[in-house]
Amino acid sequence: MTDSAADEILTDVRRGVGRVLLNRPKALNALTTGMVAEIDRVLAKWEHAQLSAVVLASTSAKAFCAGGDIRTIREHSLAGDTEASERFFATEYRLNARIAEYSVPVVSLIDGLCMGGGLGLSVHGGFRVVTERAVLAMPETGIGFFPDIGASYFLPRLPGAIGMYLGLTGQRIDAADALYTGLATHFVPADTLDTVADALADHPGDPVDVVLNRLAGRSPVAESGLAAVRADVDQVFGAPTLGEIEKRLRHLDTPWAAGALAALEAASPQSLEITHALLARGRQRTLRECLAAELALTRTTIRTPDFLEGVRAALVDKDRTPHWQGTSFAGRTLPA
Ligand code: QUE
Repeated sequence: MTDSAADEILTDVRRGVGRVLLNRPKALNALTTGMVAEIDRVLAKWEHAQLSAVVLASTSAKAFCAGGDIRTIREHSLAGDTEASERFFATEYRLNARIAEYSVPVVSLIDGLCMGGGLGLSVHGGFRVVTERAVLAMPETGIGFFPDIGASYFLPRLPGAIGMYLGLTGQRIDAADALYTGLATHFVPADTLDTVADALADHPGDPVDVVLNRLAGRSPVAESGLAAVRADVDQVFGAPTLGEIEKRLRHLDTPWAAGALAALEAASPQSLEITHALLARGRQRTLRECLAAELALTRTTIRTPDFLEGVRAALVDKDRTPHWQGTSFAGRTLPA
């Protein structure tokens, strides 16, 4: 039984608040099929349990969740077992939709790393709490994949062109940026995080928003770095094509533009093309339509040389030097 989550998902209910703890710390809580199936099963069971809130958190101070267990997906692809991968993505996306449609407030506590599938668990819920240690990213273009878990729904709905910027470059953002973009809703200091579930249980009649705001403490959240470059982000990543994005970045000649250009040059050209088209279309789609389109894309993407190579370079050999198929972003001939 390879799908058993064993003790990788811990759950309890105390005084009307359900808790789901991700407990695979050695893999930074990278999600397996068993883990997403178990969370989905527990949330389904709790739907009618008269809870006042459900809290999603991690047992690790390093990470909320680094993403899906993409190393195993690659192994399935190499072994020709695409059915196993299909089962993983279908189960994960079903969970994403369940969280979005859940009748009880879902509160995610994001302390440390939160990427890809970790954002899929948190962003679709109503409340995303970040600490000063939070680092968020959608880094999939760097491994030959694309922003999934409903990213084609939520990225285009971030302010301006921020979603296109984050999805194409994989740029990591901190707590201040997460609050600025709306990916996060509340700030709570890391040393106060353990009190969130109890505070929710203590005040079942108070709006969750009010309870979370009371825990924010006095520490002012720093200025958002993204806010400072927002005009450039919108001007560049609002461009209609990848070629035009590149052109505008070269024209800007600022440290931010150089960083964005370097990220695009390091990414899989195939992933950039898929991501740009997917996010543009996602604007007009419902979450369920986005998840269905993403699921269809996983079937082809996970067999491609760029995906196998990207995961190899990032997570298997860890040389961080992927050799992509086709021309690099920088090497592509620009339209006149
Ligand atoms: C893109 C990704 C992932 C990633 C890095 C990327 C991802 C993922 C992990 C990851 C990190 C540390 C671990 C682990 C997995 O990294 O999805 O098991 O220990 O899970 O650039 O999509």
